[in-house]
Amino acid sequence: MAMTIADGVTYLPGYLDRAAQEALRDTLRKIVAEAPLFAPTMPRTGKPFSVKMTNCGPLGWVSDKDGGYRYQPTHPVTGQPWPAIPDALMAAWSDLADFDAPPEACLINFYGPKARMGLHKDSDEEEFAAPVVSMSLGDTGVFRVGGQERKAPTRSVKLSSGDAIVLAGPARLAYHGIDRIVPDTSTLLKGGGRINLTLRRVTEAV
Ligand code: MD6
Ligand code: FE
Repeated sequence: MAMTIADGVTYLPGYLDRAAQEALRDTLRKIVAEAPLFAPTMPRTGKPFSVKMTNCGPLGWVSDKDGGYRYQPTHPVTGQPWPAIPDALMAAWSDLADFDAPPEACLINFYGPKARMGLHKDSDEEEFAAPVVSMSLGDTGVFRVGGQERKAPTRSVKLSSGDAIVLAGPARLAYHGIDRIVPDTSTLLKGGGRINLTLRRVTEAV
């Protein structure tokens, strides 16, 4: 059941059932074998993120000290094109995005028990008419979402394995982040941790 938790924020708890989560996990294993997780670093400071990342799709989001935040068609370490976005995620976009053009990037974030992600806006895309569609797998993450200004009030929602959340319209450029991971809350990933997948349209859809 879809719940609107703020203007433009749709939360769909249990969007993927256990079988779908297991199938997606197994597909992601193959993707990570081809496009290994890498440690992005902050622009200018070069400080590493606590989250490890990879991507699938024609474009992938990367960050490093000298080049900053950007999308590029190849993996920053292997130099190879990113693997394709799995069918199950393309289907989720069709179901949830309410946007005619397909997604071009799927950022895959992996969180260990101590990883977090500071409040940020997804603003490196050119197409803000398209939403960002997010799926969570594995341990629960405490997600915080606010408004378009950093000082706006925020609310938090626990994202469990299989949950989807969509940031659209007035929330497309809302600040959001992951305060913490709640360890040992899922049996999906051997060794624990959390995976978050965000589907984005990057270039303007004409
Ligand atoms: C995460 N999610 O759940 C981080 N961005 O690990 C995001 O940064 C995010 O969930 C845009 C839209 C939805 C999201
Ligand atoms: Fe984000």
